[in-house]
Amino acid sequence: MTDNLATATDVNLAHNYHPLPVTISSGEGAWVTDVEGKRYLDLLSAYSALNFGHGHPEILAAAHAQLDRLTLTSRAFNNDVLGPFATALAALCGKDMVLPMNTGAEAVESGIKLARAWGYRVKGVPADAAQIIVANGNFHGRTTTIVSFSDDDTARNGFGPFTPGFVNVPYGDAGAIEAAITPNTVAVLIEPIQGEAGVIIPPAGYLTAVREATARNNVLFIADEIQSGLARVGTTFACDRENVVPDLYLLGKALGGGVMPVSAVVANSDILGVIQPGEHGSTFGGNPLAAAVGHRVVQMLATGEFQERAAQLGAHLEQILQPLVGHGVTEIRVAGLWAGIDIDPALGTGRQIAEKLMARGVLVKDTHGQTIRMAPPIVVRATELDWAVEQLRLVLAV
Ligand code: IF1
Repeated sequence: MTDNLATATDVNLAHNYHPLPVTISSGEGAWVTDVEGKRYLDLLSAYSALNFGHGHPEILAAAHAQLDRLTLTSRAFNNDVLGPFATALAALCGKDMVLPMNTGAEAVESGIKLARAWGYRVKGVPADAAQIIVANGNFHGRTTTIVSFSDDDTARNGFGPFTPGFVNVPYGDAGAIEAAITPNTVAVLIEPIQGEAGVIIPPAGYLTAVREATARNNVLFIADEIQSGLARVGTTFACDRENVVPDLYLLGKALGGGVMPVSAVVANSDILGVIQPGEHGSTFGGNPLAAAVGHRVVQMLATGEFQERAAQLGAHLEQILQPLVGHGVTEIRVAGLWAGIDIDPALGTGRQIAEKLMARGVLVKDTHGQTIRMAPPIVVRATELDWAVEQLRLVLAV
């Protein structure tokens, strides 16, 4: 019987993670089961890729049906599921064009290439002079271009030389963005709420101010909604919290229903139409299986039920977390069903608390030392959140 530490099969795995000592073998809804049959409430949801929970029947049904029909054609040929997926996703976003990719980082890289191409071909920025404004504390993925504009040494150090053309400004300060805009600025790329940084919610009005500043200066507003989007924060997109519509949505994670990587850049054709045949693509981007799964996800989001559920459960989560502030927790930040919880250093690190919660059957992820994040599948029950927060209270009380 394999144990919960690194299993015998892990000896050939690169050490690019430091996972909790648990080996999961199955999952259903908000719960997973390890190789010893112990159950855990999953409060990470694979960083919001499992918004609909493990094994959602509608998503599995769509995947199974497509698996038995057609899984991959490449984009050298058309397939009969990509078009309907693109139409549905564009409608969900209120846009008219979709560029399908696979991982979130690919969507971010595609957004960067698109903004640059738009800058040169539409805005008239001189060749190779495009600038993109990004925020301190950002996390947009792990490719060399993306880590080029990271201010997290762990993500960046040792991977140079770096891609030029990015300007970092403080997060949450729209004035800093406007001050950084030059005639060569083609885009502002931000997370509407910063995930890896610890669920950092910007001041009210920030997104509106960014939208106004970018519109005023003929600069594209690119919203990375890969983690914050698709019902996580109680709305379809985090930008909806301020009724702000970016020029580009970058989507991923939950778009794949927790089944497979599905990502996309969604924008209007006056922007996305800049890309010509042969200029960008991917072997698996827009594959039939991904399109079938993504289409079902979009249909599930179109009803608004998951957004409403996340909003209601999130309000409950905030209400039951609040009493912990001052009792082992120094601060909480909650947006929809997404919480950043800062642990009092006197009681331990985020990792140490995560390990103690794991022993009590609750899985969370620590980030940046003192913070733990809670992002339950939206199918979680309020009573399960009560139980999980009680486990945290007990861990902090000892
Ligand atoms: C890991 C972090 C979260 C993202 C945003 C793009 C991407 C991500 C806002 C890239 C991915 C993942 C990466 C994953 C852990 C997780 C993560 F801790 F790394 F930073 F969520 F906060 N934009 N985030 O959050 O998407 O290429 O991964 O599909 O690297 O361990 P991806």
